[in-house]
Amino acid sequence: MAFIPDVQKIEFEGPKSKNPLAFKHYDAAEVVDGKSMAEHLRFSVAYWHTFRGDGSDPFGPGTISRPWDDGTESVENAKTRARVAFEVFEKLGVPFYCFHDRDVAPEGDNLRESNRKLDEVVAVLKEEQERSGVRLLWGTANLFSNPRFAHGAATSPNADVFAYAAAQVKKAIEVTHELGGENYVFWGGREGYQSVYNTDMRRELDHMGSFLRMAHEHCRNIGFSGQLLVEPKPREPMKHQYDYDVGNVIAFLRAHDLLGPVKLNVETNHATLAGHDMIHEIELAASQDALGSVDANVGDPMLGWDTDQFPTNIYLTTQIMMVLLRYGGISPGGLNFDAKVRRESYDVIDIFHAHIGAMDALARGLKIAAAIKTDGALEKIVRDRYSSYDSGIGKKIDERKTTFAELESYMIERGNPARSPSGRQELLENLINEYI
Ligand code: XUL
Ligand code: CO
Repeated sequence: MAFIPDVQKIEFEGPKSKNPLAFKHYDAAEVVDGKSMAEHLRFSVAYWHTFRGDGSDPFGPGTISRPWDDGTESVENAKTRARVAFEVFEKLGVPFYCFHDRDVAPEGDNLRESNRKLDEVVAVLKEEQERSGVRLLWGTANLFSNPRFAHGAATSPNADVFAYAAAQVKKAIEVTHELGGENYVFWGGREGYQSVYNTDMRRELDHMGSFLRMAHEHCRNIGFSGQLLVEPKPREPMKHQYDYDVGNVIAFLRAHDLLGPVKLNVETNHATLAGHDMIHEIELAASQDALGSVDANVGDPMLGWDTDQFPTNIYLTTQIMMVLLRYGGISPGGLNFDAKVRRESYDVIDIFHAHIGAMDALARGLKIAAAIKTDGALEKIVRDRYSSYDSGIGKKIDERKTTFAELESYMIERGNPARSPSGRQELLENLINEYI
């Protein structure tokens, strides 16, 4: 039985199509730069926004009620919702989805009961995955909504809360493993502080490191070989979040000997909140072999909170795809739409428009980035810019085969450095525009 009979499977109709329920650019099978679009883009729907979002914002309650929801927190309702979710994934032709434990199943009165309810819904998810072929990109645990986590989870001043969070993550990892999840994500929901006056920062950071180490150990013990990913975010809900940005998380992982086994899930709107742009954050992560997956969304430059909108800006999607093409792709991660329809967009059809638009925008970004790559002009300018490191003293610097003493004699001999060629920024910006 179809829950959304008015919407059929979304098909690719090409750029000339005027059908709002068709792809204009995303053609899963089309080969671009040696791989199909489906393989490049690995799209994923975020269960929390698309199936639990009610349109509430900091100024008012929800505006969205879905026809399939009976308004209760029953396991039966959760199971129905799971079946609807798979109908949407299939109609969109999206190969992956992501969830928090508490998105898919209601919380019980205690941990044992919550685990039991989760298992019941996971059985349905598993059945639906097998039926449809849709896979789990990543699972995660919600360690931020329940009031027990008001002071944080792994960084809570209360050791019992730390223990509860560990038990919850243990279960969420096991469930992700059972569903064949390809990654597991840690977003430090309330891992941070509101006031330094009441905070023992050294202890909190230390606890956060232990928590991640134990999680990694548990994955090894149960044979879960999916990628572990930390998702940086600088603020919201806490005034300061410890996993501030990509640079900060890389340093944290290195300090705890976890960089490698643990990589990063980089989100556009979190980059912006940190005062960076997305291309900076993913370039930095990728350059350090630490880019694991992407939460593809965007904030509103005029609003001060994490609005999680669907990405439709072609410059943004081009920049993302330029980095992914240069570093060999995003797999086993993916492009997860951590994005929600607007508070005013309360119809079921809005879910489809939102995902179709974002998928098309990223498909266009992919095609543009591939054309820029094939052209090769940009790459050549970058290569030439660093060519002084390809031979002579530069090569020695690159290969770590020189010393300050040698560099001093070299420079005394030469007198002054050769003048560096122009950076050609304007030319490069024009070049990108030629392909947009
Ligand atoms: C919060 C956020 C989360 C994570 C998963 O800002 O992005 O939804 O992606 O916990
Ligand atoms: Co996210």
